[in-house]
Amino acid sequence: MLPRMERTFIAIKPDGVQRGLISEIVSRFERKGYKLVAIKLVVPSKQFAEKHYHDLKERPFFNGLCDFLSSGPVLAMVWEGEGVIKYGRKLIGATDPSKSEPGTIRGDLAVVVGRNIIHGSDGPETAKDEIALWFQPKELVSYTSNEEKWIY
Ligand code: RTP
Repeated sequence: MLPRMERTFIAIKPDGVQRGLISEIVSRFERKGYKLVAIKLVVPSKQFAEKHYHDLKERPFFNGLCDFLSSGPVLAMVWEGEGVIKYGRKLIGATDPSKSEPGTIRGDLAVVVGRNIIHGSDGPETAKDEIALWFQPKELVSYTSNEEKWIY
């Protein structure tokens, strides 16, 4: 991985998977020019969901949020690219889809905050922790794509 590259954890939550939005969401990251380096479909346990959202454990919606994340398949991914952590959040849009801009994933495809279809790491430390929580190192695939010389 080149030094200027970074990696972020992106997950399509159970609502996004059930609504058939996987290809739509994956294609937005692909078309932007980011590189997929890990992907798997998992049903997280409630305990695992609580680990993922540990920062939010004091919030009133924590229990419902963890029940929801563990209610069905989640598509867990790692995307690589220059500035992907911050710009990935831009592609995703504001947490509450009623405030997300049109053109963003949540702005275009979701309506309420409790069903906002996607998660993305909010900074370099979180990205590192979340990638380590969801993936084993051997599940991350390093490769050169032919397109890279046309993107960078
Ligand atoms: P995420 O972690 O899922 O990418 O979302 P985020 O950073 O944009 O938002 P965060 O504040 O970390 O909240 C995590 C998730 O909790 C749910 N939520 N529900 N008022 C509510 O009912 C409420 N507020 C937040 C959302 O699913 C949000 O994505």
